[in-house]
Amino acid sequence: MGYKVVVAGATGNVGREILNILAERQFPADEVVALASRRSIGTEVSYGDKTLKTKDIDGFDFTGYDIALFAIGSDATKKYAPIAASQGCVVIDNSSLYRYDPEIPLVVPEVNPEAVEQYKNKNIIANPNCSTAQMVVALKPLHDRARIKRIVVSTYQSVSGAGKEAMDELWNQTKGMYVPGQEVAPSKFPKQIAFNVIPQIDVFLDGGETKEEWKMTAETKKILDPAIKVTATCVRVPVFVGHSEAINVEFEDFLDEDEARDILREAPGILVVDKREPGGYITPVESVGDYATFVSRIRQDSTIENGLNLWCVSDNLRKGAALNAVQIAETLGNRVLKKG
Ligand code: 11C
Repeated sequence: MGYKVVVAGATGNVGREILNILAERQFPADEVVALASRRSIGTEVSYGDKTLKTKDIDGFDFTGYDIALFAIGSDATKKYAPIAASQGCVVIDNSSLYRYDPEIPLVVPEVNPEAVEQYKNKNIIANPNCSTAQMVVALKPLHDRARIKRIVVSTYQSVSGAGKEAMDELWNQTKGMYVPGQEVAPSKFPKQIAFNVIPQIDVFLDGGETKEEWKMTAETKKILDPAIKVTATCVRVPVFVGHSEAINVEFEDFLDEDEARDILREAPGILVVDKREPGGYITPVESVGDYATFVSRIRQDSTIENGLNLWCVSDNLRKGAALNAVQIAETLGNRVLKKG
């Protein structure tokens, strides 16, 4: 007997990818139900070679369902996740609502799979922010070898992280640049995104960092190691899908760049693409549709005693969201629920 699965937010960027990935990875589901908000009820979404019609999340009875993958944003999650959890269904939530609750596990299966077992506290497991997920996958095997003291990261984040309307804004604004009278003013983004970069993702917090930057620090500490110091600058770039990160790491012990490359080649979820020649590295367009966290440009930082630089790229809708959520469901299944 397999699992009864709910996908909430099935018409969004991440919800659609969750359905694709459940089908691609042949998640052992006996039944998959697609839920959406009232205005999208009846919308057809693909699940492998099947088409599902979305049902109303409002009033849905989660009783008898094993796992609900939520991709509906924090406000709706606040309303519906406690209902699902109290009806005995384990919620795997993509929003940031529960990530920083000490009773709720925040899981990246390549890094802290054992944490899923804490799901019992509230019947909820949190999925991290996309920019954190790929970074901790890349850094976990290096931390195990040489203990990371400090991370300095600059991100180059695609517009799909901000949703479908943000993707439309980049598309329409780019086209509008060439057609007099059809210029598109910034709406989802605080400044022009076409042919530009914007050093702001999410709101500003006291102290000057943005919430996206704060999330990278708080989530890395919770998933990987609370002792690690993280400072981030998060930047939106005119790329549709695929987040990139330039990561500088300071370790307690010396780690040679060749050894780091060998360690990363063996690590789960990582593909190393690192030839020191033109094009011998990964770019975001090449990561689209892939499961991997790609690592390139691995090199010593000779300005500090034990430093490395690397370039990390991943499909933010997959490892950064939908894939990680499905991997959490698989981990929960294999370690705890044991159906299928
Ligand atoms: C972005 N990382 O690229 C954000 C989106 O906390 O799940 C993900 C927000 C989150 O805009």
